[in-house]
Amino acid sequence: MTFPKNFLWGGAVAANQCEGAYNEDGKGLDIQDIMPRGIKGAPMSEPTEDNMKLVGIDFYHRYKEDVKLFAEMGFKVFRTSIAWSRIFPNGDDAEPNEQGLAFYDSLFDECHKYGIEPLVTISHYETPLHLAKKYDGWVNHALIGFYENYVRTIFARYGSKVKYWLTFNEINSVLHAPLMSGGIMTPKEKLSLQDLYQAVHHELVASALATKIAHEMMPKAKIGCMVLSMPTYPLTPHPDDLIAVMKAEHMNYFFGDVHVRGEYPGYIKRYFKENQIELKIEKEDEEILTHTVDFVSFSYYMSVCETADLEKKKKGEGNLMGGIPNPYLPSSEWGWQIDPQGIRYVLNMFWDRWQKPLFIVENGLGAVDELVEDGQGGKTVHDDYRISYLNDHLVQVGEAIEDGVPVMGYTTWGCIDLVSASTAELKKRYGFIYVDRKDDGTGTLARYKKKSFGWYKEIIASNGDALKK
Ligand code: BGP
Repeated sequence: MTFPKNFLWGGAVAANQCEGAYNEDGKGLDIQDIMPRGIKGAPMSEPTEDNMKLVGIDFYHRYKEDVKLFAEMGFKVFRTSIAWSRIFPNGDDAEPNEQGLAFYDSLFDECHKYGIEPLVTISHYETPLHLAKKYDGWVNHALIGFYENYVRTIFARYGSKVKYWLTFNEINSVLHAPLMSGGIMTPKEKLSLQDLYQAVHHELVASALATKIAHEMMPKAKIGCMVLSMPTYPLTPHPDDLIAVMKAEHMNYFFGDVHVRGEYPGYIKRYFKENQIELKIEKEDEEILTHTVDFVSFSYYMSVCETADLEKKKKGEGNLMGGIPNPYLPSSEWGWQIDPQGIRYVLNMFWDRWQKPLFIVENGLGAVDELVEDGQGGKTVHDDYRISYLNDHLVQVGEAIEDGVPVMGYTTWGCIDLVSASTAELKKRYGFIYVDRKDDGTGTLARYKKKSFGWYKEIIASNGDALKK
């Protein structure tokens, strides 16, 4: 396989899904602290004990042990997010919280100790709760200023330690999960399209502003957008289905198009017009949007089908986005369809469209794992299903590289078990490292290497040559 020499192999997590310590060292609450059921449930008025994220996998206290394990696998890069409310507990505070800043200093130093580059998501479903409650999150223009303060603070502090930045995790997911993704408290069914797209506009401007500021403050850094990719296939060859696919894909491409081209595309203007959406665009917004990203990063878990036939348009169980199941594909235990070729397809489509380097920052299999004796006095998980999932996807990444697509790197999602975003469970495990914690809150939090741990180590050491075609 022809993975480039400097290919960034690694793994990814998000602060809210692993750190725990939800109210320690001056951290304020964020929206995750009141979402014990993930996007599947209604928010609570305050944190409740059944919320797995309050403790997470206790990464906040155990990161040294975990980074050491990542280094043992040979990680070149480690993607995590900064929890905004550790830095600005309310989001609109005048001064940052020094203890929060010190934590990430120490985490990034720990990565560098082993030659691991941190890849930092600035906002990964972690809007400070106060901003959600007081301003209705990104619906309010004021959020741009608070985000700007936050990015200036973290760029100034970590500019010499972090080369790779992402502005918003899965920025397009706000259309489907307005609270989780956009900190919008107005319930989805009451949220008008006008307010939803106004929030989108504010996030796009904030993202371009972060890009502009990053280029000014850290000329050597690379900053990218991050989109949830979901290649959409026509359910039948009927031309109506193809047009339905085109429209569905436009709603996703729109976010990347603005980040890469620096302006709103025609098809979205038409959509706004036909849906009586009139964005309030400030004078400076158009100039800010022209500051375009250095690379495009994305998550890839599955593809979906689309049709114009309303009868058939029954909902599948997909990621945040739903979609119609593909009759040719198997599914995970959570109903996410498994389609390794989709990642080759998406890499080619994104490259053809944007001509920007691409970074796969999430891909992986959420599964129920069984911890068993390893025969040497320890414990392990025989996760051959995870190995074959990752192998098959990486083979297709190799194919895309052969197709001529510049791929910067690959970080598997949940390189260590963590709490799921969509359902807030721990039993949906993604890691190479098993964490002894169950959804009833029991467990020692001890770490165990799964079989996939050794497998990934070999893949990285061979720069992909050990993959099985
Ligand atoms: C993406 C999110 C991640 C992550 C992943 C897996 O949408 O960016 O935060 O959680 O999906 O989803 P889940 O945790 O629901 O299995």
